[in-house]
Amino acid sequence: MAVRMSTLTAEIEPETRKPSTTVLKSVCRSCHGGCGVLMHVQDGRLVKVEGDRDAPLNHGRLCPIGTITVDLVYHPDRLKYPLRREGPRGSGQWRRISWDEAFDEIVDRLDRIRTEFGPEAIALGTGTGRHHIRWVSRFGHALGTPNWCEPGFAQCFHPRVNTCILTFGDFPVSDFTGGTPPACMLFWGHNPLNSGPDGETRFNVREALDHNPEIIVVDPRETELARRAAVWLQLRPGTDDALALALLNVIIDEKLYDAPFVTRWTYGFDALTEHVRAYTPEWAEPITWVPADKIRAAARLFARAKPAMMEWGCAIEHTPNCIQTVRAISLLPAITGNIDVPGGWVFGMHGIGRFPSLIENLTPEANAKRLGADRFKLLAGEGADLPAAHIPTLLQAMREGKPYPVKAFLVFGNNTLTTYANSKLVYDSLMKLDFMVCADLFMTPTAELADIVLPAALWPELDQVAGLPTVAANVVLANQRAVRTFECKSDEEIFVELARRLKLPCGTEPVEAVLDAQLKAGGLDMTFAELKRRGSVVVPFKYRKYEDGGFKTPTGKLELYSTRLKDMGYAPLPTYEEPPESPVSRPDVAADFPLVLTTGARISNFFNSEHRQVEKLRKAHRDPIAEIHPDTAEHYGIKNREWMWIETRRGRIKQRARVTTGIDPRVIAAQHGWWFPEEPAPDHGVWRANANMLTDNQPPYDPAMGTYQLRALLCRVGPVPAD
Ligand SMILES: Nc1nc2c(c(=O)[nH]1)N[C@H]1C(S)=C(S)[C@@H](COP(=O)(O)OP(=O)(O)OC[C@H]3O[C@@H](n4cnc5c(=O)[nH]c(N)nc54)[C@H](O)[C@@H]3O)O[C@H]1N2
Ligand SMILES: Nc1nc2c(c(=O)[nH]1)N[C@H]1C(S)=C(S)[C@@H](COP(=O)(O)OP(=O)(O)OC[C@H]3O[C@@H](n4cnc5c(=O)[nH]c(N)nc54)[C@H](O)[C@@H]3O)O[C@H]1N2
Ligand code: SF4
Ligand SMILES: [Mo]
Repeated sequence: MAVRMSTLTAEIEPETRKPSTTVLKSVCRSCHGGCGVLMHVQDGRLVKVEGDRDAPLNHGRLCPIGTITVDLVYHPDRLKYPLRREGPRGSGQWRRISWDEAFDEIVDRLDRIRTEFGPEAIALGTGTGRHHIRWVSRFGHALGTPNWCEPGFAQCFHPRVNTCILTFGDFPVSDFTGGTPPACMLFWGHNPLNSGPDGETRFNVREALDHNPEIIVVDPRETELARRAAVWLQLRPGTDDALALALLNVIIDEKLYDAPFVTRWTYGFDALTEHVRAYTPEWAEPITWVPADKIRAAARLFARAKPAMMEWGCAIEHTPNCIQTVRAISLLPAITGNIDVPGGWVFGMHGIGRFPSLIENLTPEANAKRLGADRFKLLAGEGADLPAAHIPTLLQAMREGKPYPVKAFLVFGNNTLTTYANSKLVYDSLMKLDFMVCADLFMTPTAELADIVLPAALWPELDQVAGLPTVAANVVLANQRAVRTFECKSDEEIFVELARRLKLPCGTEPVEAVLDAQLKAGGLDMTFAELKRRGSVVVPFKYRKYEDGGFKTPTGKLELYSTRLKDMGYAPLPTYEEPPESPVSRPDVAADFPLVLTTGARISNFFNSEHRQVEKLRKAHRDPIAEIHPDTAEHYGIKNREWMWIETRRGRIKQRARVTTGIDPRVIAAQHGWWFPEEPAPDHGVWRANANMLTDNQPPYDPAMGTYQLRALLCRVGPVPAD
């Protein structure tokens, strides 16, 4: 593949400023994004990290998290050495051990478990979008276990990826770097000004907004974007599917779609037309709480503005009708002629090749044993881009030994007690394990439950490649090691060492050999060493790639009617389902828990459960905050900035009230990810304010993806007495 070296990312040799200062180009990996950075190293110590003005995705800017990188690297509470548990599981007593002792014990325990129960009794866990996420599944596949998982897989991003691969044959992202500003931007359950990068970077979004596009926002909360929007659709949480169907209804009924594109390039338009006929705005209004005239206004605006971008987020993936919701929303840019056009929704250039996941090392029998594979084909089976285990089924296997026992859990970068739904049940499951390993940057409440804790390296301490936006990989950046701290090792190095010591048939190559192979597979004619020197590569862009051979779907067309979903036994046209715990579906529960709860809107200063120990970030955001309308607050005697309790059928927590008219009186929005590193071990306050004490991981699940309920649940609230 021909590559253009971005003029913005001209090569710089490590530059010498002071006699002992070296400046290295790299990429921040503290979130899903790819902000280019310059790392200043003095006498083996990282002294400064600044935004790289030549970097293609951030042009020198950094978010609050990026700016505190040095504080994070040298934080006094970083895990520094491997630790071994001394007392009973979860008692918080630890002894320092050497890496050799740690590896020996892990190898010995894993060998015994795989001999006695089979490799599938060993499960692996990781966190979202990490540099090493694919290495976790790679190690699992080399070990012969199909059971690896990540709390976002069924709930975040992958429902969008897997669904789009079925519909479009590829994953579309907004065209922020092509130079054509959008005339309209639709933000659906996504607030990228806070959440930073997912398929984009927040800085790209700001740049696009500078061109004053028409803005449409679908969000139950009045965000900064909602305040700027021409149309803000303030829906009832969890009713996105109904709203999207009504928008499709208007666009088709009023013939606002792009007829030439639809005729030439889509499959199933007549079936879709027939299917959405009943889903009028008047049908949707009582379900979604959005007035019918606003739905019409949004549909007309989105369909008429050209080009239009859509930015969507994880809010649409936190309910059990996740796949159909994603499908319905994805068809809006599809029928309005915004696919793979400048300033629209484009397919990526795939500058890095497929990661060598080693899944071919699993026999068909081993693949079939993946927990959830028999039911959730888009998560764990044939419809998944990279199959992963179903978390509630995995936890059940830990607790009850059914359908077979899971005895060991190796966690590489996930604070399981805070980010999986239903934290109490998660705790009960982990306490049943025979063996648990946790590799992390800090001693989290989850790591406190392990047998062995390993000190992981942070991104300035390791080598990796990043292709961004995720999946599309139009820009390829090198993440390079600047320093080493204490005895920390990168997750990648740990996997290679474990694979060698376990004498696995594959997965034993050095990290750099895998990075080289990935660059080669993407068609970039360079090694990792060369990419490090250059910092980043921008792959030249092409539009309307489907004109050259069609869409990569079974029909060669954009499948409004999904033949593959049909073949797998799922609905081929998008459907609406009432959330399972709502005032409509469960009036009996609503009698005691009358308010609708949403959780997890992102905070600029923290990434999921992270960064609470960094004082520079924490001082601006000391406590967890829940949003509540003034009328509701008054009704329940809750005062602004004071503590309120929030309770569901699963549990009760406390957060501080933010009383705001920017939320519907019937809705409460709680933050997620909270624990208190400053509070005593082993709990570190994890039971007090953690939103996942409230959420549910019991059925029903999305039939294709196994998605559980993180939002759109029923709750009640009250004031916490001052003492
Ligand atoms: N700083 C920072 N950046 C992050 C993260 C972080 O924790 N901190 N997390 C990362 C992760 S894992 C992800 S997935 C992304 C997530 O980032 P986003 O996709 O932006 O997700 P959220 O911020 O959780 O929610 C976005 C908006 O959805 C709204 N919302 C809530 N419920 C509903 C609903 O039922 N329907 C609709 N339409 N909207 C709803 C919320 O009010 C919120 O404003 O951000 C990533 N980036
Ligand atoms: N209620 C509710 N729950 C949610 C969500 C919500 O909106 N509401 N969002 C969901 C979503 S979208 C997602 S993606 C998940 C996110 O869930 P996760 O991505 O699993 O996030 P965390 O649990 O915060 O785990 C990250 C852990 O990794 C550690 N870490 C950071 N870097 C490294 C590294 O390089 N190596 C290692 N070994 N460790 C590292 C951090 O210290 C931290 O303890 O949460 C989900 N949970
Ligand atoms: S937006 Fe993400 S990649 Fe950019 S500086 Fe912040 S944490 Fe780092
Ligand atoms: Mo996520």
